[in-house]
Amino acid sequence: MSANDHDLVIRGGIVVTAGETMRADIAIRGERVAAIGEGLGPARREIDAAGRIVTPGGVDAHCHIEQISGTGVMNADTFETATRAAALGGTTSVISFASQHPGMRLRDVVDDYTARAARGAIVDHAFHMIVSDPDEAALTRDLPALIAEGHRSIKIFTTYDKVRLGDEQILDLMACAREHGALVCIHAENDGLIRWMTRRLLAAGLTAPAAHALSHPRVAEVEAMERMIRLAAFVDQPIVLFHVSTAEGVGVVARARAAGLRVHAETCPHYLFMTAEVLDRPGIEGAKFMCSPPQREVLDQDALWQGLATGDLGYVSSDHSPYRFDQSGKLRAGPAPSFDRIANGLPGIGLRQALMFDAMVSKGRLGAQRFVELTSTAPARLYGLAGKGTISVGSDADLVIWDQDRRVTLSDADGQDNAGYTPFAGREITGWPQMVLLRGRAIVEGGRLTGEPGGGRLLRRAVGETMRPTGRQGAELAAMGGTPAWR
Ligand code: DUC
Ligand code: ZN
Ligand code: ZN
Repeated sequence: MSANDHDLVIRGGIVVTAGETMRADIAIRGERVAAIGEGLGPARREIDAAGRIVTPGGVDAHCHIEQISGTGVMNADTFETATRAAALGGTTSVISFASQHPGMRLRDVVDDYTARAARGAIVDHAFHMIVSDPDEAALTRDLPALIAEGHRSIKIFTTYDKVRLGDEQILDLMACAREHGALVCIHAENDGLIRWMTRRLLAAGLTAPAAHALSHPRVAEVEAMERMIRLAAFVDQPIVLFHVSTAEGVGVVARARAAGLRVHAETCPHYLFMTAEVLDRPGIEGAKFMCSPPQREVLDQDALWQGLATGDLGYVSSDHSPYRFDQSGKLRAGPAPSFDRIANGLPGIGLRQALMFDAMVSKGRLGAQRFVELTSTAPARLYGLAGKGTISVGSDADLVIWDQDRRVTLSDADGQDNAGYTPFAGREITGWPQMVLLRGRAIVEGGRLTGEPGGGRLLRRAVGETMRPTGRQGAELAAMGGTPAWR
């Protein structure tokens, strides 16, 4: 074998995939893994990874980047700043959002986000299409074309004024996704219950961030999840329930899956590692931790871990949604606004991998292979990101070499994004990404960014098994011939 056969060999690492752990060299040619084994090479460049854990690059399937939120606030990151944080944190693919607000044409929205990401993104990327106006043109023209172009997931909200849909619109979108081959991802919380509780809390003078948790009762999540599952079952459309936060929510998902429904679900580090106590800080400080749904209780954390163990919760995303702790973001409505006027969302794209590595690999909860499965392999498979989320011959050479012994006490600077703080500050973790490769090129070396804005690629997705309906629609719908399904 000549030295020119391989561009790069990563030598002697502990290579971890979702299926196995082995000591091996990884040879890379061009953008792909060319061989895995012992004594590979030589190559143009060799990296000594002896004793280091090597995993696939992280896949963050739910992050808000350079996006106007459902309440109308632009978040703090650009594609460049968010994907810089992603890269430094060991994430090489992100799925963020192309967010339609009423009055916007969906095609224009997707084109706009695609162009901004093409200029700024340092890692590979795809979009979930947030649809807030499923009119005739969107359902019959734009969505079929955009889905066929590889934007194979639609995101809908059951709450938030600018983007909330009613049941009839949701049914239209589910039928459209079923016909053309896309997943429907859902922020499921009961809007009326949240509004009703908010009114009562404010009337009672409970205005501090701690009241945010009370304003999003557990049953708001449970009711909306149950309703979405039933609508999806009636239409026979696979769905993904975003950011499950409660034990009851895990139970709802588990029962649906046991009944054979195509229901997928995720959770996020802030539900696994925080409880609602974080909101109860002096003054307005709790605003830094406000997200929806809110953090819950220790018993919920246990149930979420249990859901990850059983697979009912299929992956972990960051739900990165950064707002600065100043008048541009969290404190837009003034220095001490009531909880209902504070932007919801936490930064987390840069720390998701290190937090999960610490819990699962360093502290041993579920182990290294499940870490890879939940943060990389499973989201890549679910969303149809071909070549991503694994290390195998022919896969994209998206790799992370970990310094598994490095101990870090997280501080605000470690978030690496543009939020200016991290809600995980003060937490001690072990394990940190040392080198990150995107399609065979180093985008992080020695903990420093070497990737460039525009170096990330748009990932167009093919229709696949995870989007396939069961073939059984609700009896009344079936009796009138049903609605079409992609083949
Ligand atoms: N809630 C959302 O629905 N999205 C982003 C952040 C948040 O808190
Ligand atoms: Zn959400
Ligand atoms: Zn979100």
